[in-house]
Amino acid sequence: MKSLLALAAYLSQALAHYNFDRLIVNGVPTSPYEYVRAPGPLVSNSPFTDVTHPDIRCNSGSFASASKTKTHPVTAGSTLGFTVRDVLGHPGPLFAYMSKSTVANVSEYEGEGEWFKIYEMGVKTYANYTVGATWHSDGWKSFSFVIPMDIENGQYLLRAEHVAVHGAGTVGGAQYYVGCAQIEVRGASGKKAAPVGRFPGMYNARDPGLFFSPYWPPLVNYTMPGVEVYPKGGSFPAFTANPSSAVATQPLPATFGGSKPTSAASI
Ligand SMILES: *[C@@H]1O[C@H](CO)[C@@H](O)[C@H](O)[C@H]1NC(C)=O
Ligand SMILES: *[C@@H]1O[C@H](CO)[C@@H](O)[C@H](O)[C@H]1NC(C)=O
Ligand SMILES: *[C@@H]1O[C@H](CO)[C@@H](O)[C@H](O)[C@H]1NC(C)=O
Ligand SMILES: [Cu+2]
Repeated sequence: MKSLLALAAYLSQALAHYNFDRLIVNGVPTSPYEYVRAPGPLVSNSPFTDVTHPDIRCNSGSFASASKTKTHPVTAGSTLGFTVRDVLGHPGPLFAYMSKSTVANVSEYEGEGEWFKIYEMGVKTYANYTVGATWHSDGWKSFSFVIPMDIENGQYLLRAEHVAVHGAGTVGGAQYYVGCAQIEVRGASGKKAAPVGRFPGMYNARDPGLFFSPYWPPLVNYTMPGVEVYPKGGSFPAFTANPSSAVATQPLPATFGGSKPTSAASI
């Protein structure tokens, strides 16, 4: 009986896993792993948990598929996004980061350079003694954001990350679901994005947003891990200031719904 329960728990955990499979460009989803590096070795859905390991950048073993991954041309200011295989089934914050390739061909870039954050989406409603916290990304099947104008042209890794915090009560218990697309940005202003950090290095397993009690006592504040979103007060700033109104204006790919916050709560 006990082992059956353990198995059931294991299966429900495994089923709750996910990864990012399709890049969405101006509302149009591309093919799975066409522009997103497939995680290895068997397109695993398993979460990554070691913030000190280089694979925190783009998921376990995904560099092996980099040479087979295409690079999508993108005009600065375009709306990009990712679809989720299958659904963001755990609570936690959602991010997008970019890193300009340090080599000419991003297919050969391992992501050891500088990263800046262009999107973050956190708590929707905080908890109290009767109701638990909810997160904007609960149940989302895709998400989208704008590539800033004020960056340098060139080839980049575009990193999607959902941090699942249901196990964050233990050091190292947070789970990192990550994936990287390869893009080439054109038409940008040439300004260098800041602040930047590196992976590993950006996160510490004991950061307040990665090691905390997610359920009890009730969660009444949440500190986003990583650097501040760029551009600060820029063209798409309201995500941190006023998430609900900002996300309502997000263009959503019609066939990959689920990222509309108004409906997320009911999914
Ligand atoms: C970039 O590298 C990949 C893998 O090595 C290769 O298939 C592709 O042709 C290269 N692209 C260019 C523009 O050289
Ligand atoms: C607890 O939070 C829920 C959801 O935000 C809210 O509807 C409810 O009124 C709150 N209860 C108390 C006692 O504050
Ligand atoms: C909430 O705020 C307190 C006081 O500033 C801080 O110590 C704690 O780490 C924060 N919790 C989270 C989850 O960010
Ligand atoms: Cu899971």
